[in-house]
Amino acid sequence: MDGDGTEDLVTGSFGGVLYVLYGRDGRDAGGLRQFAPPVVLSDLTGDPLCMGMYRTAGASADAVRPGAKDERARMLTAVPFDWDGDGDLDLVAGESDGRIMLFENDGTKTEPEFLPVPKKIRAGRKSLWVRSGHSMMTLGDWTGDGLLDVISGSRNGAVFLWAGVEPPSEGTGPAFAKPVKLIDDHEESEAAAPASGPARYTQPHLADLDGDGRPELLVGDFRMESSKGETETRKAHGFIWVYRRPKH
Ligand SMILES: [Ca+2]
Ligand SMILES: [Ca+2]
Ligand SMILES: [Ca+2]
Ligand SMILES: [Ca+2]
Repeated sequence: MDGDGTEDLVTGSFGGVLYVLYGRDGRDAGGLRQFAPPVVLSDLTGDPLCMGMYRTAGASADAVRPGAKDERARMLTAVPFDWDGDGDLDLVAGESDGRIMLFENDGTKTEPEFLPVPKKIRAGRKSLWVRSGHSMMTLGDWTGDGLLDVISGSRNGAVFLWAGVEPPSEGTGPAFAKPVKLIDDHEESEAAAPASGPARYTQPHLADLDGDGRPELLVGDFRMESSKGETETRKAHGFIWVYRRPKH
């Protein structure tokens, strides 16, 4: 995030703020990268970055009610990406209501200053929004045409693709087609055995697992397993599902 050449970690949180863990030089005894303790990502006014009814696009920063914690969107998550191609990292953010919005970096590569009001991201005449809630995204080129795509999971498990149709140009983000459902939602299986696909709260990720130059789609999920003994116990667990892109 600070352009110093060491990789940093950005993470969301259940409570609705974003954290950054700045990478430190060197590695620990086990060869692992080291990070500084997490710090809350703030906007240029010093307030934590948040999404919610008082910080939706078009609202002025003055409309933010101080301490309006309950109106904040929960489960904020973000992917750092140079969205507008101006050389600094912006944040593409998702949250519990399912919106996918952009925190634009109005500072520099080494000193980010995020605008307090997130912007809508357009796909045709609509905004990127996962109707069932819980937009958790990954960015990459799933379709293989060289244009950036957005893939998001959802509360009910379905996974959506917004395929890129135009690259970013200076000051303007990429353009996207209407969403396509890549993976349907499935009935959640109460048993330990997986159902026929991901359960709820899906988190996608793109990685070339087999080294053929084409990304595979990894989808993490969340499910509850209950065992009925004298007292019913419920245990949370999840699977990672792997999908190959169909060859055309
Ligand atoms: Ca940028
Ligand atoms: Ca910028
Ligand atoms: Ca693409
Ligand atoms: Ca592959």
